[in-house]
Parts: sequence; structure tokens; C-alpha cells
Amino acid sequence: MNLSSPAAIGTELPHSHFIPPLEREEAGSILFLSDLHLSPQQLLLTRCFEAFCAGSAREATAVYILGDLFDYWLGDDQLREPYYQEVARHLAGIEAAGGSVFLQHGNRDFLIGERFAREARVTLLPDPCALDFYGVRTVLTHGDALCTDDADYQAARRFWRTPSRIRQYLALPLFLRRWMAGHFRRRSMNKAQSKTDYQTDVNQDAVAACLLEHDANRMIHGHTHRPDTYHFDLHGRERERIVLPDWRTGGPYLELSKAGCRVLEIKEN
Ligand SMILES: [Mn+2]
Repeated sequence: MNLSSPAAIGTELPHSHFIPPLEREEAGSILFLSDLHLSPQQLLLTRCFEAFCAGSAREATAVYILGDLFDYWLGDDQLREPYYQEVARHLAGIEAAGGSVFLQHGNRDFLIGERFAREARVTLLPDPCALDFYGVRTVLTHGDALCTDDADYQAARRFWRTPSRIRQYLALPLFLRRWMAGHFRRRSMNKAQSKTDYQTDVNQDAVAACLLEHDANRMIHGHTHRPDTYHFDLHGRERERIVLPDWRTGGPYLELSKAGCRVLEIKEN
């Protein structure tokens, strides 16, 4: 894995690289999902995901997974485990059927690297990035970086996301990384209990700054597990923020087409 690559450390890549050809965009719909938190313990959700990869994902122009595909990712050597190989295989099936899958890192799986991307035939996107969908400039982001009222979390995020620390962590044996991940997760769960809803939601100023920086009218993100759509005025322009639903109880995804957007539920085969 090349840790200095822009996708791994979250710097912006040229936008034009990711814009699907117009004729394809016009023809189909674009699907967005996030916060699936797949793990070998989640068999029902995993079946839902497989149904998605074999069904609607293949009919779409493109699929964007905006982070936390996995409940945890300790490094691409996690692909040694048959469960994760299967997930990669199902994703690769979308590309084999003519579709494209784009993947953004979440806070749980920001160590997903080029090896996984190759095996799953997905393109890693930087977080945030801005793309045009049906003429609307849209920021895509996992969303955790926008929760700026949670100073503790942002400090930990800055600490862990430096390329040198990522390199050091990935150099540790898998069992040690697993133990550390469990330790830090328990600690953050304990801390989360004392956090207010306000702290764990996105900060409006951070949202506004991000939209202005990318000159975008729409933002799509996940992470907060508070699905909703907000409309607001910013610098005299109407803006939209869509929060994706998580996969706690089923397999929801957002479908964007020329006609507008709607949330659909994956039906198991
Ligand atoms: Mn998240």
C-alpha cells in the first residue's frame, strides 16, 4: 500500500478523474450508501449487501460507498479472512458487470488501502471530494470530520491519521492491531456515553465552510446515523444536505437520478 498516495491520506484528487461519462449518467441512476458496518457477526446485513451487489448495484451508473463499509479494518491483510475476501468478491462483481464502485474511508475503515481497492475493483475517493451529479455540484464526505464540536474525537482523528502513524500501526502484527483496535473502541464507547447529541452531530459552520470551499450546492454524508434532508440558504444560494441512513436494521441506500432522489431498501433474493 502506498501510504503517501492522496487517497490514503485524504488530500483531494483531480475531480475530472471521477466524473462518469455524461451519457451513462443520463441513462441510469447513481447510488449512495454508508455506515454498513459489515462484519462476520452481521450475517443478515451481509446477505443484504450481497443482494445489493448482485442486483441494483449492477443496474446503476455508479455506486458510492461513503465510509464505514466495515465495522473495522485493521489493514489490507485482513483480506486473509475468507469473510472479507467474499465481500471484495461481491464488490468486484459489480465492476465485472459493467458498473463502477467508488469508496470513501470512514472512521472505522480508514485503513482500507490500494490492495483492497484492487481486489474489490473499487476506486478510493478522497474525503471530502466534490463531483457533479446531474448538474449539481455535490460534496461527498463520510462526515466525521464535520463533527467539530467533539474536540476529543477530532484530536484523536488528527493523531491517528498521520501517514507516519498509519505506517507504524500497519507494521505491527495483525493480532496486536486487533487488540489495540478493541482497546480504543471500548475507550471511545465509554466516552461516547457522556457526549451530547450536539457534539456527535455535524457542526453547521463546518458544513458551510466545506460547501463554500468546493463551491457546491449539495452535500451527501453519513456517519451521524441521523438520516434526513436539510435545505438552507448560504451566501444567497439554496443548499441541500442529505444524511444517509445506516444499516442498523436493513439495507437502505439513496438513489439519485434525473428525477430526484429517494431512499430505497435492499430486498434479499
Ligand atoms: Mn462513521
